[in-house]
Amino acid sequence: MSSADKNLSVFTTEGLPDISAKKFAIVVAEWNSEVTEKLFEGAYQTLITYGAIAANIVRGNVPGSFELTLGAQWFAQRKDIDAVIALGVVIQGETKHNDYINHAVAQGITNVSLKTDKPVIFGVLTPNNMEQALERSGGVHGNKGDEAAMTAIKMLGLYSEVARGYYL
Ligand code: DLZ
Repeated sequence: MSSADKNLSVFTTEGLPDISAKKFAIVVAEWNSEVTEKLFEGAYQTLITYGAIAANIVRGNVPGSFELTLGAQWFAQRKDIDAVIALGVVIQGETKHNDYINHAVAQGITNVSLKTDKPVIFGVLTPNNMEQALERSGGVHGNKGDEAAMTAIKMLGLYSEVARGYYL
């Protein structure tokens, strides 16, 4: 199902881990800030709703989505941070920049995640226009910020299950 048909805030919440002692970093791109602020709100509220402590959520801003990778790496390298959520919006078609930025950030975030062995979540919207962006940041298609936060929580749950030998 494409994200156009899907509400980004619909996810199963069974068996979520206790995240009250987990520390999260949310990295937010300032480009298209009217949308990225909504993504941040969604991510932050989802973490709080499912048990994170406000004092355990830190935020860092970067100028644009292209900088999300390095910003995420600086946080992910910190020993006290358990998961990083990278939030941005790259509008397709406004400029050829979008192809370069999207690929670079997707690859970069993957690399940071593997290098630091921590969940580093790709919460970047790549809509065709601003209307679609707004629909996916608290509009009719939900909020990708919620989805990104839930992805971080679920990955922390999987990590602790694997580490405890749950799948032996
Ligand atoms: C330059 C640029 C363009 C054209 N479009 C976007 C965008 O849609 N979304 C976004 O987050 N950032 C954009 N940027 C800025 C780049 O991400 C980056 O900040 C600059 O190229 C400087 O490295």
